[in-house]
Amino acid sequence: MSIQVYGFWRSIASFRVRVALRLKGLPFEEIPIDILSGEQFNPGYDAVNPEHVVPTFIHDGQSLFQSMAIIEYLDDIQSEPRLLPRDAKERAYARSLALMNIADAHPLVVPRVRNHLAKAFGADAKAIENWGKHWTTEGLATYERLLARRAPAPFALGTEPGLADICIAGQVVGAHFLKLELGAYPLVAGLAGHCFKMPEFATSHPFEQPGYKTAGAHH
Ligand SMILES: N[C@@H](CCC(=O)N[C@@H](CS)C(=O)NCC(=O)O)C(=O)O
Repeated sequence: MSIQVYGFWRSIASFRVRVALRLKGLPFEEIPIDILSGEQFNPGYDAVNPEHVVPTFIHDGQSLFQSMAIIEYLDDIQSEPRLLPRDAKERAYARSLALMNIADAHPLVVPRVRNHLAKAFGADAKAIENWGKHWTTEGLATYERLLARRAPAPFALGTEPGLADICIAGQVVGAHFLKLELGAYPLVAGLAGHCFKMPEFATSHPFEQPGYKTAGAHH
């Protein structure tokens, strides 16, 4: 089976897919699309992904979009280790936790939103950074309140990491970009600590990608 992922070192959505592939033990090739310099809008990439975002996942020539759809597809083509539980209530809980990052918190801090704040509203770099800190902190606080209702053991749904943990770790990656302290979010920090002890998570972190280590380190 051949898997390619159009991604970017800094992309939290690409991080989610990298972790899922590594938890499944599936080899893949990552093709970088520099979303900070606007490569996502090149005609060549428009042909790959009409939404002009990463990741795009290609399996045996078939393109898939959206990290959550991709992660669910991975469970469908290779059932173990499972990233979503089989039990209906547990599956819904895993998706609920996942979407707080994927659908609610993360979309507010992507490049197209930050660029629009500057272009349409004249926001300067400091204002955009504060915007990012605000919504990233809101996401962390939401996860902390959720995890307080059902304690991680040590992962969100139990002893094995899955979709929910990938997304909570993604929220923490956002905090790393902005150098936010996690002291007020001990349950989130504890869960992320367990995740990043695992090579599948650690090697997928943006700061561990070749793109960060070369050109991207100043971003
Ligand atoms: N909901 C999508 C997120 C896609 C997305 O917004 N990706 C960001 C990077 S994390 C992107 O490519 N942004 C380009 C831009 O904002 O112009 C997913 O989970 O795959």
